[in-house]
Amino acid sequence: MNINTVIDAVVERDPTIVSVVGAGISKASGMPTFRGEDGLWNNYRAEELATPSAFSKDPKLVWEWYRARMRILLEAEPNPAHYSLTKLEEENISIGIITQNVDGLHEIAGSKKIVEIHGRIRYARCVNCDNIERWDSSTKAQKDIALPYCHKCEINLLRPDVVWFGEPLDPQSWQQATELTMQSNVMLVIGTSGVVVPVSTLPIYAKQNNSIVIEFNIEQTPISGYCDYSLLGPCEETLPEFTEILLEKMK
Ligand code: BV8
Repeated sequence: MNINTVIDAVVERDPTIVSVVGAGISKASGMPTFRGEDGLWNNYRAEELATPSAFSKDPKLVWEWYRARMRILLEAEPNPAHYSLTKLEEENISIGIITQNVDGLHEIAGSKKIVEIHGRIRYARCVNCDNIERWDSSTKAQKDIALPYCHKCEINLLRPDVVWFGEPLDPQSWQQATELTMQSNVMLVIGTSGVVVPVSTLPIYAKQNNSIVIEFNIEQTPISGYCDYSLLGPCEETLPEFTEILLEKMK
């Protein structure tokens, strides 16, 4: 697909862009994806880790998996793909990022309008009281112990502040995500395998809303069929190129 053809169609729309983002955007930042060749899930099945039953059965194993991810994340920086979305927001073309990623790299890249639809790994919440606390390097003690306990009630375990399989999404976040989808006329689907619902249904809503849907991935996915265009290649290259040409043409 010729990127200029795609961009001409977008410019014609006087675009209001929303992005639906997955682990592929953070690959170039050193974060392994979930289902790729070096995916996080390869050594385990998702049910062994990112579910409430896994946590109640073996909280130490689940926390070890999150600590392993945090050790990588603390070395990670946003990459040009993250910064491209920040640029689109600064130019008032992007109205929001709906991210399945829990790594917090969009915020570090300077984006403000972010819906962390699957939660955030840098925070932990008490399994019982309403306490939510930072869990990453700023509270070193918590980050390095096998079973972190709530600093408030001091009785119960902390758990990662994320959405596990079988858990409902935060209703407010889901409402924000669907509203952004309806308010936009262009959706960028970036670095996601499109297998996790309900997020993977958003491009369908976008199509029903007559939006232009553009996929940025290194391969075809189950979502490709709903996309008007697929820009194949590493998004840390294709998204900055798309953004630069789009902004040039919209001057
Ligand atoms: C819910 C936790 C209802 C945080 C995650 C059977 C059939 C269908 C659905 C289900 C089913 N059984 C259960 C379900 C529902 C389930 C689901 O969808 N399961 C799937 C696996 C079948 N969904 C849920 O449970 C959701 N909740 O439905 O609740 C409910 C209602 C009321 C009451 C109770 C319940 C909750 C889903 C959230 C799960 N939590 N993570 C964490 O620890 O991270 S999901 C996990 O997968 C991550 O959040 C991740 O972001 C997400 C999606 O993965 P991707 O981001 O797409 O990553 P992936 O590795 O898969 O793909 C990477 C892509 O990047 C690839 O396409 C690759 O080609 C591409 N790529 C790689 N490099 C690059 C690149 N692209 C561009 N450039 C590159 N350089």
